[in-house]
Amino acid sequence: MSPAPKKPPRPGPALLGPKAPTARAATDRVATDQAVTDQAVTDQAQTADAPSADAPRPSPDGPGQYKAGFVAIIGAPNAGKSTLMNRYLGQKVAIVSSKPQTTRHRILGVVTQPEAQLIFWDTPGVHESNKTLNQEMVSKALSAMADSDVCLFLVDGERRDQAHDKALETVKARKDMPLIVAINKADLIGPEKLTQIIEELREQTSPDRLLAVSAKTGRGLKKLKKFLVSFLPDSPPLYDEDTLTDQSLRAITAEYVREAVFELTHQEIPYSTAVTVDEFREPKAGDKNPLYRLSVTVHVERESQKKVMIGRGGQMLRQIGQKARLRLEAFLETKVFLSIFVRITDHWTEDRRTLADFGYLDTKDKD
Ligand SMILES: Nc1nc2c(ncn2[C@@H]2O[C@H](COP(=O)(O)OP(=O)(O)OP(=O)(O)O)[C@@H](O)[C@H]2O)c(=O)[nH]1
Ligand SMILES: [Mg+2]
Repeated sequence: MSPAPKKPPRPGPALLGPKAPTARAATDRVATDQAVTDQAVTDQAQTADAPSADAPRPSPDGPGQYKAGFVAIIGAPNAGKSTLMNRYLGQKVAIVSSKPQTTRHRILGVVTQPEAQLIFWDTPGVHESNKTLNQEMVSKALSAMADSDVCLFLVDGERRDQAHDKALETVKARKDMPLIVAINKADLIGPEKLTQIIEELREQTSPDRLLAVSAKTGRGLKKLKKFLVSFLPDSPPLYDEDTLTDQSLRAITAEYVREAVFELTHQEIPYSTAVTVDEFREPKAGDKNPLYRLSVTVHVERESQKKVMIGRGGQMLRQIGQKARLRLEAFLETKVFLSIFVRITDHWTEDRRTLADFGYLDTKDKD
C-alpha cells in the first residue's frame, strides 16, 4: 500500500472504476476491484451534503474555476479524525474505535463536488512513543501534513492531554500552510467550556479559521467544508470523480477485522494485533448467490494474547469474526464467508522487516 504522491496527476486507470450510479455502489465496485485487485475502491461520494448522483459533473475550465487539493487531518489519537473523514465520504473507509491509536496508515479519502475536490488524508494520531510501530505511525501523520495544501487540526474538545500538546506542537511547526482548527465532540461540551477552549486555541495557534464541530452529529461540518475549500488551490480535479479512496478491498477487509479486535479486546491486545489477508476471492460474474471468500490471519505477539484472542471454546474469535463479517457484508453489499486464523508473530511491533511485511513501513525501509 504505497502512499500517493504529493500532487499526483489525474490518475490513470489504476485508480479509476466504472461510475457507481446508484446506492448499489459496493456491488458495482466488485467488478472494479476484480479488474484492479489491490487498487483503489471507487464510488460516488455520498454524504448528506455531497452532490447527488445527477449533480453537474466538475467542470475544470481552468484557473479560478475549480479548486482541488489535499487536506491533512491532524490531531491527537481518538480526536475523531477517521469519524470525520468517513462522514464526509459517506462510507466507512477508515476504521473507528473508542480506543486511541486505531489508525495506523495515512488513508486517502476523496470528496468530489461540482466546484471543488477535497482530498483528505486521515492520519494516525500524533503522540509520543518509543515503539517502532508508533513512531512509524506518527511519521505517516507528519508526511501527510507535508504533502498537503491545508492543515486541519482536529481537537478532542473533551480531552486535551499530552498527546494533544504534541499535536499542537506539530501543527504549529507546519510550514507555509493554512491552518484550520476544528474543535470536535462539541455535542459533549457545554457552551461555556466550548468558548473557553475556542479562546485558548485561538491564542495558541493563530488559526486562519476556527470552529466547533461534531463529526458524530454533523454539527458544523458544512461550514468546515466551506472553510477548507476556500483555502484549496485553483486546480482541476486531481482524481477521477468516482474515486473514493486509495484503500483496496483487501486492505479494508484487514482493517475491519482489526476494528472488531479493537472493540472486543482490551489492555495491550489491540496494540499487539495486526491482520493480514491470506485469501480474497471475489464472487464470479453471474453467480446466483454471490459470495466473497475471505481468509485472514490475526497476528499477536505472545501465547497469552493468542489465548485471549481465541477465547474459551473459540468464543472471542467467533464474536470478532461475526462483527467483522456483518460490517464487510454491509460494505460490499454481498454475502461474505470469513475465516480467521490466529498466529504468534514475535515482536512484530518492533521488527522492521515484519512491519514492512505487514505494510506499516515503506518497502524501501525494509532492510
Ligand atoms: N460524542 C462524540 N464522539 C465522537 C465524535 N467524533 C468521534 N467520536 C468518537 O471518538 C472515538 C474516536 O474516534 P476516531 O474517529 O476513531 O478517532 P481518531 O482521531 O481517528 O483516532 P486514532 O485513529 O486513534 O488517531 C470514537 O468512539 C468515535 O465514535 C463526536 O463528534 N462526538
Ligand atoms: Mg483514526
